[in-house]
Amino acid sequence: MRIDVLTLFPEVFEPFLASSIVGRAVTSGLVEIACTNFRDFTHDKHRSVDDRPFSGGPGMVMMCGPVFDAVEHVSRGCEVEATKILLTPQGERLNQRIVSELSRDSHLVLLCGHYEGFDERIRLGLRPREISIGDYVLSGGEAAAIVLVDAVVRLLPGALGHEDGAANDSFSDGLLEHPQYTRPRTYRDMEVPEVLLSGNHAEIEAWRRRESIERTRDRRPDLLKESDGPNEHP
Ligand code: 6GU
Repeated sequence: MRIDVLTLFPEVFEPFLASSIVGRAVTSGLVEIACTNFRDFTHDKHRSVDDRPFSGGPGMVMMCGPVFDAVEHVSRGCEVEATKILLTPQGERLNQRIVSELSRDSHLVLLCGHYEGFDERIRLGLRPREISIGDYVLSGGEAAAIVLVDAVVRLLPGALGHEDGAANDSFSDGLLEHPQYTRPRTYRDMEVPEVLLSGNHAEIEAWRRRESIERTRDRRPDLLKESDGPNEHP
């Protein structure tokens, strides 16, 4: 997979792209990630990427020129059309289903906006998929792009370094994950549940499923209602 991140703040991504699961996926060649600065595609001596809105109003608007040129630059020479994603609080709210869809694409181009938003002709001309990471306002799309890259890259086959991959994650089956324990068996008078020490895999599986369902009912009953597959949670 290739991911191009278009942003005014490429330096924000450096430590993230070099660390942990994403860093290892990059090093091992599972994904190639490049950051491109819109400011390298400006046409005036001030290197402007934004301007005041027509007919007034507060704030500044991202201009068409640098955005179209940057997208065309990173798309040049690619046979398959990239999936263009505009990070915006006005987009569809990101969830694991969307992440999973995106993880099957070969080229993602992420557009991170700033200021009051993008000139509407960027939407009309590029027809990007618009994605939000939740119902709150960030000062720019960078933090949202980091969230999206992390969630997508860890689904690439081989990224997690163990066979099961993401199969057991919260949300992968529409449920939150069951509790986990590691050594020691007793810590400050708190014991690891006996069943997990039993070695009985069928019982352990049944316990985990019950815990998953109970945890989802307690914390996120909306997930049980929303279940959009043939899922049954007895
Ligand atoms: Cl993608 N961008 C901004 N600026 N704010 C957000 C967001 C994105 N998602 C939630 N809030």
